[in-house]
Amino acid sequence: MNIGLFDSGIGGLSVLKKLIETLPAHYIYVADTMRAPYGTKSSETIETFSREIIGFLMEKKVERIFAACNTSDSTLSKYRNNFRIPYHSIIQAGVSASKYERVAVIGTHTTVQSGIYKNALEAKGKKVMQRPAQLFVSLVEEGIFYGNMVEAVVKFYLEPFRKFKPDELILGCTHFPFLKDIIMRVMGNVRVIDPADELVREVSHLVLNGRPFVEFYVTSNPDEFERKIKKIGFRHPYQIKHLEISE
Ligand code: DGN
Repeated sequence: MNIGLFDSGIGGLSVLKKLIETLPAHYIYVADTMRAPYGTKSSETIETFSREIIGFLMEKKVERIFAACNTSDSTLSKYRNNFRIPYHSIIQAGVSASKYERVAVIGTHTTVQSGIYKNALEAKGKKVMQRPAQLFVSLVEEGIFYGNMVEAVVKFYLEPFRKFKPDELILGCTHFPFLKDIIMRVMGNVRVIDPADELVREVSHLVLNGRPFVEFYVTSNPDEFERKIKKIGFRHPYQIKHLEISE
């Protein structure tokens, strides 16, 4: 089975790493590095990019799509049920994973501004506080996961949640799980949710015995992308190709 995933960069690898263990298959992962970051662009722009990438994945005959980018997913909610193949929403997974009443959400500017997490969680009777934490994306793309600087940036973004006293924090951007250790330390006694865990749970009933392989399509420099995936220790067999796309 061919499975499609997409993100603006390496964030989606936090999803892919977990999925591929449960569903060994042939993955086609599009990293739109040329037009990254997504999180600071308008919803209309991201929707256009996302639909274009989904079109490409459909041409590649994927049988399932996982939105491994919350920012893209936030612009696609109106189409979710109209795809010809199963479409797995990372945002819906994050909302389903929430168990407690007071929920903090961090994401990109575009995701937070869309209000998609907030509205869905409030509709379930929860109290929600959300904040963008855009700089986390840059740290992760630079391969900076630990150290005093990361700790200072994480504290800067998460400190305002202290008064709100959340029970849970949703990592509403797929780049953020790479900083999970420090985020957990800074948040203390708060349940930290990586929506990818719920996404994997959703498909754990599927039985696939394929050979895990990833075909990466990168819209800018493939060597740079390879350097990054090596840095995060991605260890499944893969091939990286350049995908020509207009700006
Ligand atoms: N990883 C993306 C997300 O989950 O929203 C966003 C990355 C970005 O381009 N800012």
